[in-house]
Amino acid sequence: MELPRRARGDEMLKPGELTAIRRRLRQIAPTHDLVSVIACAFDHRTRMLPFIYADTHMVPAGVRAIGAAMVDAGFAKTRIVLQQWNRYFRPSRMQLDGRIPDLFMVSSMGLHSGQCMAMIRDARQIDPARRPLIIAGGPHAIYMPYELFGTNAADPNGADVAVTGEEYVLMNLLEVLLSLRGTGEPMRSVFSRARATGALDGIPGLMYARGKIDGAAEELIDTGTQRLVGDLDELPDSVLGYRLLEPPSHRTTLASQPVQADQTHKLSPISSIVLTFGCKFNCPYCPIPAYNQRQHRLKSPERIAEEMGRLRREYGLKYFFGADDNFFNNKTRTLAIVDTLNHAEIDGKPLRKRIRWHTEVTIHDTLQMKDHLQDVHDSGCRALWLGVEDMTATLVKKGQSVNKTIEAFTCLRDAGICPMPMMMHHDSQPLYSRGSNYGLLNQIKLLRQAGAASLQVLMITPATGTNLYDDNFTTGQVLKRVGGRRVEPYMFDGNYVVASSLARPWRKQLNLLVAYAYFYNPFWLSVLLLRKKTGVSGRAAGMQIIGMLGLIQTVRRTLGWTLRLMFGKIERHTQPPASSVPIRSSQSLPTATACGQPDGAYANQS
Ligand code: B12
Ligand code: SF4
Repeated sequence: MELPRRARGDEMLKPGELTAIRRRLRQIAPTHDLVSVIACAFDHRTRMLPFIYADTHMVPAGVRAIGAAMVDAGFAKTRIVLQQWNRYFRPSRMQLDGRIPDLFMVSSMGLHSGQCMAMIRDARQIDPARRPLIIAGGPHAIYMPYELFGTNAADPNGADVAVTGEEYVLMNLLEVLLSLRGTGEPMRSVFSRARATGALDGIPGLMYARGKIDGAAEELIDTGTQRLVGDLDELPDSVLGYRLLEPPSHRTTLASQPVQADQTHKLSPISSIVLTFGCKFNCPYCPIPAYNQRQHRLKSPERIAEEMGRLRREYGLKYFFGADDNFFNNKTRTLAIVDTLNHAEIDGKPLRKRIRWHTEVTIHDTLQMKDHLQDVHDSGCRALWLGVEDMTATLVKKGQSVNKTIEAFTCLRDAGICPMPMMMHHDSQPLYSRGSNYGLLNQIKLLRQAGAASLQVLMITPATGTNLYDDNFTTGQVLKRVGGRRVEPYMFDGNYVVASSLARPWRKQLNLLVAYAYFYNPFWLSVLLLRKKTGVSGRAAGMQIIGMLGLIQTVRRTLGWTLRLMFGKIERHTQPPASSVPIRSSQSLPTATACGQPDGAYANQS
């Protein structure tokens, strides 16, 4: 199911609402000396093509944004811990500023949810009287918040609350909790009182549990879909998040100091940066338009140039990756950003010469921009990732065709921008087709001829937050267990064939490997090195080296699964995942005085 749409006209926060809550929190922060740790869940078993470098060399923007919001609100005692860099971190052993934190927050994508739950379980080992309030957030909390709670009496460990939205929701939650907090009162105790009195029910974008204290959740309360911030200039300064990073280590505990500013670019040479959110298309397998309530959200060109300039100056960060869904979505706004980047200066020198930026766009909008691609290049852009999916548009039709894709790639290449295709393999696509462009290898050949510098081929996999998701399960496409091995969340990354209508889908798994081997190999590396050098061919040669190393890792990780698909017994799901306890809308709850009974127990015992 897609995320529910809010009533028309009520999708967004009022202009200035985020700025105002930031100001209000800053006023009350000095009386609440909060210490917080924000962990980013990461399952190292997902390390393979096509994300093998970006996954650990780009600090995720989500945890940085939450950290920045905390610092901006006046809670500077905050640390961000990335499991990417600190895989042995144990929340049960964390101390910051000599204290067990008041808040333990954890951010997770769906595929890292196994690690996310392991961290939550570990945090719940802390003595209940001193345990921090556990807040879960990020894409997994947005799409499947019910999975973050302990609903099983044998394993009742879960988050206290899931934030199913962005910065504003967290700030709204903090404002309500701090308004109820007695001097020095544990945040978990305040939370229990707030829950019992219904104080959380007016905060859209939360899910919390009801049940016995520290026991399994008996019921989940959903406060509804968040309101989104429309003007991204209202977001706290993202630069603040880089001050909070825990240095990489093999320790279970936290270091006394965060990563020093001058070391940041060595650990995270690429900086993800929020520029725009949303996309005008409506591909059935993609949750992005519904998440954004069909809105396009933007940061001003001036703020973008200023943020890039500050990140370059203060942290030495030179390479940026836009967290855009479709950066070219609105031509006028795109041109305004490009123009500003082309004229901005940093320390008296053109910014465009000191930064390189990259992001995601669509074929359709690239063609709309074809007369301006040179300007885009000149503003510092060197590579764009494009959702090619299946060039023949058999899988999905969003205005692309073989000719249009080739034209878009050629225009980009001629402008000195590397086109980076993102393809989707599916049941009906053969590895090779004679006399047509339908086959996977046929399409890769065309893309390479048109200048593709890298390759991403993922098997189409059910994505939460889409209308297709439930059908994939009820029609028996989603695999549950193969050769006795359970399909785990980390396998939903498109690299494992975990959904297919074919009786023996091992061929699909092999096709992915053959496709990568066809694109990344010593022969093509030599061709690129021997050919007349262009900016694009030099970068493509670099990608070949990363690709070949990544391919070794991909084979190592997925070959066993291929064999299971070949010889093992395949068991399939018949129902989509669902909460095992009832989920109730906060709108349907009786008033606090009428239902105070069960939650009263929490208040007394916390
Ligand atoms: C950049 C990106 C990547 C980069 C990530 C690199 C990095 N280290 O940052 C790369 C290219 C490696 C990548 C890979 C993949 N990605 Co990706 N990616 C994105 C993208 C485009 C931007 C992410 C971002 O920076 N967003 C900006 C930040 C500010 O937003 P955010 O992370 O959502 O955080 C906000 C809220 O979620 C919330 N929040 C976040 N954490 C927390 C924590 C707390 C406590 C609280 C209160 C709130 C909170 O507040 C934040 C501020 O608003 C998103 C789509 C999007 N537009 O968000 C997809 C997205 C995150 N990717 C997704 C997926 C599925 C993948 C892949 C599995 C590939 C695939 N099959 O599509 C792989 C996984 C690789 C791996 N091993 O982890 C999905 C995740 C869906 C899900 N349910 O988990 C997304 C959401 C796209 C989608 N389909 O909707 N991705
Ligand atoms: S074009 Fe891309 S971002 Fe837009 S709806 Fe389709 S898949 Fe999602």
